[in-house]
Amino acid sequence: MDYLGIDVDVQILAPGTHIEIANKLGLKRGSVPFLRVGEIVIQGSDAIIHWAEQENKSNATLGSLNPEVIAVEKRLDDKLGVHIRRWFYSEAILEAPALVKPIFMHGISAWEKLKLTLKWPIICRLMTQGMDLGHQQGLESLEIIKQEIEWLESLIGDRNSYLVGNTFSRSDITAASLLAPLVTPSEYSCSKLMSLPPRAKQESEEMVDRLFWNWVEAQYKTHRS
Ligand SMILES: N[C@@H](CCC(=O)N[C@@H](CS)C(=O)NCC(=O)O)C(=O)O
Repeated sequence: MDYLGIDVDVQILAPGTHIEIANKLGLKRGSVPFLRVGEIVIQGSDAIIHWAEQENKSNATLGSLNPEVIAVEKRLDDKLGVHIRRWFYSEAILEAPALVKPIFMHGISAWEKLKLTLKWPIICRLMTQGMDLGHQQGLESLEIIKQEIEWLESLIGDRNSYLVGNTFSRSDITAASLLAPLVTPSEYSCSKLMSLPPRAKQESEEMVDRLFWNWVEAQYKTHRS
């Protein structure tokens, strides 16, 4: 939105409340993000970027018309997004939930914080079922993350530039933002809140010299500072 010069009022929704609000807006799933524009509700970051590119009055573009950009973004969403989430929560929710609570508490009202505290055991249970969390599942996801990072690094290549062609696109935003909780660049809005549980931290420390790590930091520095 910032890149395309579109103003948005970002509201952080507490887990649980996000489903109530989504239902009120007529959505079948609670999944965030969703964007309300007058009477219209657009759900999912991919659909939101499509909408934003059509609304866009500036000369900026995020490559929505390039099928290669969309294909790279889809693979990132389906693999890296899903498995980074399952890997992180498999350890964090099941073994170190105290690390997750401050992230969910961030930016919500005192009333929502109280509701979240009361509902915390239910939320952990629903997340465990909904995302299929578990020790073995976490290990499986880590293997997939490692394979997908190899693929990502083959796209970044020796030129260390953008994923598709020579211009910044929605595929770069997707890769950088999905990896931001791991890399925690200082320009990432949650970098101070994010804290990895012990095994994930150890894995991440072994990745700091990787090409993808530097690339994510560079994307944030160039486009978010
Ligand atoms: N690729 C989708 C992923 C959306 C997604 O999975 N959102 C998760 C948070 S990471 C969510 O809202 N989960 C809670 C739920 O589905 O109720 C997007 O970027 O819009």
